[in-house]
Amino acid sequence: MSAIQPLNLIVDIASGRLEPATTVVTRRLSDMRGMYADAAAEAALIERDDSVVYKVFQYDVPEETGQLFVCTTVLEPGRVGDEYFMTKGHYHRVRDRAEVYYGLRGEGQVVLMTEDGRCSSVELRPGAVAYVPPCYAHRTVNTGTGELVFLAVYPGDAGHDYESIERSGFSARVLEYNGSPTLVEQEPSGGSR
Ligand code: S6P
Ligand code: ZN
Repeated sequence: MSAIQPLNLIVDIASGRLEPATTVVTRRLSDMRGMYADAAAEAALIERDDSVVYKVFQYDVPEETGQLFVCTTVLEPGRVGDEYFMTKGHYHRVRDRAEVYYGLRGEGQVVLMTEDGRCSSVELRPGAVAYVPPCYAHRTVNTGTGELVFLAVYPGDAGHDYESIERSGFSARVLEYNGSPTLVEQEPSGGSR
Protein backbone atom coordinates (compact mmCIF):
# COMPACT_ATOMS: atom_id res chain seq x y z
CA MET A 1 0.00 0.00 0.00
CA SER A 2 1.27 3.52 -0.78
CA ALA A 3 2.29 5.61 2.20
CA ILE A 4 0.26 8.72 2.86
CA GLN A 5 0.95 11.15 5.67
CA PRO A 6 -1.63 11.99 8.35
CA LEU A 7 -3.30 15.31 7.66
CA ASN A 8 -6.22 17.55 8.50
CA LEU A 9 -8.86 18.34 5.91
CA ILE A 10 -11.07 21.34 6.65
CA VAL A 11 -14.63 21.75 5.40
CA ASP A 12 -15.78 25.35 5.04
CA ILE A 13 -19.47 24.78 5.69
CA ALA A 14 -20.44 28.21 4.33
CA SER A 15 -18.98 27.49 0.88
CA GLY A 16 -18.95 23.68 1.05
CA ARG A 17 -15.31 23.64 -0.06
CA LEU A 18 -12.89 21.02 1.21
CA GLU A 19 -9.40 22.35 1.87
CA PRO A 20 -7.11 21.17 0.52
CA ALA A 21 -8.90 19.74 -2.51
CA THR A 22 -6.73 18.18 -5.20
CA THR A 23 -9.58 17.67 -7.67
CA VAL A 24 -12.59 19.94 -8.24
CA VAL A 25 -15.32 18.67 -10.57
CA THR A 26 -17.99 21.05 -11.90
CA ARG A 27 -21.12 19.62 -13.54
CA ARG A 28 -23.46 21.81 -15.57
CA LEU A 29 -26.85 20.81 -16.95
CA SER A 30 -25.24 20.17 -20.33
CA ASP A 31 -22.94 17.60 -18.70
CA MET A 32 -26.06 15.64 -17.70
CA ARG A 33 -27.99 15.90 -20.97
CA GLY A 34 -30.77 13.32 -21.15
CA MET A 35 -30.81 12.52 -17.43
CA TYR A 36 -33.91 14.54 -16.48
CA ALA A 37 -37.38 13.27 -17.32
CA ASP A 38 -38.59 16.49 -18.96
CA ALA A 39 -36.37 16.73 -22.05
CA ALA A 40 -37.95 19.99 -23.27
CA ALA A 41 -37.45 21.73 -19.91
CA GLU A 42 -33.88 20.42 -19.79
CA ALA A 43 -33.10 21.76 -23.29
CA ALA A 44 -34.65 25.16 -22.48
CA LEU A 45 -32.55 25.52 -19.30
CA ILE A 46 -29.35 24.53 -21.12
CA GLU A 47 -30.16 27.08 -23.82
CA ARG A 48 -30.92 29.81 -21.26
CA ASP A 49 -27.83 29.70 -19.03
CA ASP A 50 -26.56 26.11 -18.67
CA SER A 51 -26.20 26.64 -14.93
CA VAL A 52 -23.86 24.75 -12.62
CA VAL A 53 -25.79 21.92 -10.93
CA TYR A 54 -23.06 20.74 -8.55
CA LYS A 55 -19.40 20.82 -7.64
CA VAL A 56 -17.30 18.13 -5.97
CA PHE A 57 -14.17 18.99 -3.94
CA GLN A 58 -12.00 15.93 -3.45
CA TYR A 59 -8.79 15.08 -1.67
CA ASP A 60 -7.16 12.42 -3.84
CA VAL A 61 -5.53 9.35 -2.35
CA PRO A 62 -4.00 6.36 -4.13
CA GLU A 63 -6.79 4.27 -5.71
CA GLU A 64 -5.97 1.27 -3.57
CA THR A 65 -7.59 -1.04 -1.03
CA GLY A 66 -7.17 0.42 2.45
CA GLN A 67 -7.25 4.07 1.38
CA LEU A 68 -10.28 6.34 1.80
CA PHE A 69 -11.34 9.15 -0.51
CA VAL A 70 -12.82 12.20 1.22
CA CYS A 71 -14.85 14.77 -0.68
CA THR A 72 -17.64 17.31 -0.37
CA THR A 73 -20.46 17.98 -2.82
CA VAL A 74 -22.26 21.30 -3.20
CA LEU A 75 -25.55 20.65 -5.03
CA GLU A 76 -27.45 23.75 -6.13
CA PRO A 77 -31.19 24.19 -5.59
CA GLY A 78 -33.37 24.13 -8.68
CA ARG A 79 -35.67 22.02 -10.81
CA VAL A 80 -35.96 20.78 -14.36
CA GLY A 81 -39.72 20.75 -14.78
CA ASP A 82 -40.96 19.01 -11.63
CA GLU A 83 -37.67 17.20 -11.01
CA TYR A 84 -35.23 18.52 -8.44
CA PHE A 85 -31.58 19.16 -9.30
CA MET A 86 -29.57 15.99 -8.73
CA THR A 87 -26.19 14.38 -9.25
CA LYS A 88 -25.54 12.04 -12.19
CA GLY A 89 -25.42 9.03 -9.88
CA HIS A 90 -23.30 5.92 -10.20
CA TYR A 91 -22.51 2.42 -8.99
CA HIS A 92 -19.05 1.85 -7.66
CA ARG A 93 -17.02 0.02 -10.31
CA VAL A 94 -16.07 -2.48 -7.60
CA ARG A 95 -19.68 -3.18 -6.70
CA ASP A 96 -19.27 -4.23 -3.09
CA ARG A 97 -17.67 -0.97 -1.94
CA ALA A 98 -19.95 0.97 0.42
CA GLU A 99 -19.95 4.71 1.14
CA VAL A 100 -21.01 7.13 3.88
CA TYR A 101 -22.53 10.60 3.33
CA TYR A 102 -22.79 13.14 6.15
CA GLY A 103 -25.18 16.06 5.70
CA LEU A 104 -23.70 19.50 6.48
CA ARG A 105 -26.16 22.05 5.08
CA GLY A 106 -29.49 22.08 3.27
CA GLU A 107 -31.95 19.28 2.71
CA GLY A 108 -32.27 16.48 0.24
CA GLN A 109 -32.47 12.78 -0.39
CA VAL A 110 -30.14 10.03 -1.51
CA VAL A 111 -31.85 7.74 -4.01
CA LEU A 112 -30.51 4.19 -3.81
CA MET A 113 -31.06 1.43 -6.37
CA THR A 114 -30.22 -2.26 -6.36
CA GLU A 115 -28.85 -3.85 -9.53
CA ASP A 116 -32.26 -5.41 -10.16
CA GLY A 117 -33.82 -1.94 -10.21
CA ARG A 118 -35.45 -1.52 -6.79
CA CYS A 119 -35.27 2.10 -5.58
CA SER A 120 -35.56 3.63 -2.14
CA SER A 121 -34.44 6.91 -0.61
CA VAL A 122 -32.93 8.18 2.64
CA GLU A 123 -32.87 11.70 4.00
CA LEU A 124 -29.88 14.04 3.91
CA ARG A 125 -29.85 17.09 6.20
CA PRO A 126 -27.37 18.58 8.70
CA GLY A 127 -26.28 15.80 11.06
CA ALA A 128 -27.84 12.96 9.05
CA VAL A 129 -25.62 10.09 7.96
CA ALA A 130 -26.73 8.31 4.78
CA TYR A 131 -25.27 4.83 4.53
CA VAL A 132 -24.85 3.58 0.97
CA PRO A 133 -24.59 -0.21 1.25
CA PRO A 134 -22.39 -2.29 -1.08
CA CYS A 135 -23.76 -2.82 -4.61
CA TYR A 136 -26.25 0.09 -4.59
CA ALA A 137 -26.32 2.84 -7.22
CA HIS A 138 -26.62 6.23 -5.52
CA ARG A 139 -27.73 9.70 -6.59
CA THR A 140 -28.31 12.81 -4.45
CA VAL A 141 -31.25 15.17 -4.91
CA ASN A 142 -31.57 18.71 -3.53
CA THR A 143 -35.19 19.14 -2.36
CA GLY A 144 -34.56 22.41 -0.49
CA THR A 145 -34.36 26.09 -1.37
CA GLY A 146 -30.64 26.52 -0.61
CA GLU A 147 -27.49 24.58 -1.47
CA LEU A 148 -27.20 20.98 -0.28
CA VAL A 149 -23.72 20.34 1.14
CA PHE A 150 -22.50 16.93 2.26
CA LEU A 151 -19.30 15.06 3.01
CA ALA A 152 -18.64 11.66 1.41
CA VAL A 153 -16.11 9.00 2.41
CA TYR A 154 -15.53 5.92 0.25
CA PRO A 155 -12.88 3.25 -0.36
CA GLY A 156 -9.85 4.11 -2.47
CA ASP A 157 -10.36 1.16 -4.82
CA ALA A 158 -14.14 1.69 -5.34
CA GLY A 159 -14.00 3.44 -8.73
CA HIS A 160 -17.12 4.75 -10.52
CA ASP A 161 -19.48 3.22 -13.06
CA TYR A 162 -21.46 6.08 -14.61
CA GLU A 163 -22.12 4.21 -17.85
CA SER A 164 -24.76 1.87 -16.36
CA ILE A 165 -26.77 4.89 -15.18
CA GLU A 166 -26.30 6.77 -18.48
CA ARG A 167 -27.60 3.67 -20.25
CA SER A 168 -30.52 2.66 -18.03
CA GLY A 169 -31.16 5.51 -15.55
CA PHE A 170 -32.78 5.09 -12.13
CA SER A 171 -36.16 3.39 -11.80
CA ALA A 172 -37.45 6.23 -9.59
CA ARG A 173 -37.19 10.01 -9.61
CA VAL A 174 -37.72 12.65 -6.92
CA LEU A 175 -40.39 15.02 -8.22
CA GLU A 176 -42.28 17.88 -6.65
CA TYR A 177 -45.78 16.51 -6.29
CA ASN A 178 -48.52 18.59 -4.60
CA GLY A 179 -45.75 20.84 -3.26
CA SER A 180 -43.71 18.05 -1.64
CA PRO A 181 -40.75 15.97 -2.77
CA THR A 182 -42.02 12.52 -3.73
CA LEU A 183 -40.14 9.42 -4.91
CA VAL A 184 -41.99 8.37 -8.06
CA GLU A 185 -41.41 5.01 -9.76
CA GLN A 186 -40.62 5.42 -13.47
CA GLU A 187 -39.72 3.35 -16.45
CA PRO A 188 -35.91 3.49 -16.40
CA SER A 189 -34.39 5.78 -19.01
CA GLY A 190 -30.79 6.76 -19.45
CA GLY A 191 -28.83 9.71 -20.68
CA SER A 192 -28.25 10.39 -24.35
CA ARG A 193 -24.51 11.12 -24.27
C1 S6P B 1 -18.31 9.38 -4.82
C2 S6P B 1 -19.47 9.94 -4.07
C3 S6P B 1 -19.77 11.44 -4.27
C4 S6P B 1 -20.23 11.79 -5.70
C5 S6P B 1 -20.72 13.23 -5.83
C6 S6P B 1 -21.21 13.58 -7.22
O1 S6P B 1 -18.28 7.98 -4.76
O2 S6P B 1 -20.62 9.17 -4.24
O3 S6P B 1 -18.66 12.19 -3.94
O4 S6P B 1 -19.20 11.59 -6.62
O5 S6P B 1 -21.76 13.47 -4.91
O6 S6P B 1 -22.06 12.60 -7.76
P1 S6P B 1 -21.70 11.83 -9.10
O7 S6P B 1 -22.76 10.80 -9.24
O8 S6P B 1 -21.62 12.82 -10.19
O9 S6P B 1 -20.33 11.21 -8.87
ZN1 ZN C 1 -20.19 6.84 -4.69
